[in-house]
Amino acid sequence: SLSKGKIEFENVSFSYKGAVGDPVIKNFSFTCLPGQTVGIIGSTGAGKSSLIQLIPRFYDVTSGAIRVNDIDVKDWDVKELREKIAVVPQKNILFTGTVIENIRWGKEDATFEEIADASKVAEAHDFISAFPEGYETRLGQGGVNLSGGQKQRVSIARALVRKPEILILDDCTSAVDVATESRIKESLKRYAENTTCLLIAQRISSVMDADQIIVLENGEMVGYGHHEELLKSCKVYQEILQS
Ligand code: DCP
Repeated sequence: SLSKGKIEFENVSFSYKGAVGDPVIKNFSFTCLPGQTVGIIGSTGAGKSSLIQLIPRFYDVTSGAIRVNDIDVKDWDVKELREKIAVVPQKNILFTGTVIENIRWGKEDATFEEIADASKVAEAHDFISAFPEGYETRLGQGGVNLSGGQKQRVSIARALVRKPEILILDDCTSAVDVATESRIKESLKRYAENTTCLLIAQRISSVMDADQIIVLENGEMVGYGHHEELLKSCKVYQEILQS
């Protein structure tokens, strides 16, 4: 349908339970159209992770509404909602087990071909294949210890194999070098052509070719537009570029 992968925030405010002081998200409104890639940038503590966690209802809005595919997330069956959305969290959550078990997690019926395809897009296939036991290599205790960047790439492959309608990457390429990150983004364009992507990042280079970029500061949207527009008009964006 035409609304597949559409996300709308309407006057969303959010405070963590029991927290005092200003809300973490303040009166945030935004529409992300199906298939768009939207970058979210802002300094540490700006509220980026909090914002995206409201979409799969890891937390609920304090006021306002979020709609996915034109339906209020509060009216979705939570399990169905979460099946549409893959979040690659900032801190990866790989477990002790083989590489293939880790990538297949959440999509138990994935074929080897699907797993290898997702891993290629995530730039993980080559280093996995170079292990003597390949995809059967055990991770963690008694097995191989991956580097931070390799763990992030396996986590991305895990999200991709689920073929979500909405893919949320929460600063999950911070330990991946810029050239590899750029190849992942290029491959993603083809692999996830109709997928709505939210891309949280610290570096401007990670979001500069997104369809739209949101600049978040203290829980508020202080800039919105393309890279070129923000360079001209958004002071916070210019500061992030120079930092
Ligand atoms: N916060 C909180 N309780 C949590 C998580 C966060 O009170 N369980 C607070 C800490 C910050 C604010 O919410 O003041 C926003 O935190 P986020 O993690 O959402 O901010 P960012 O994702 O923008 O920060 P970073 O880039 O460091 O991940």
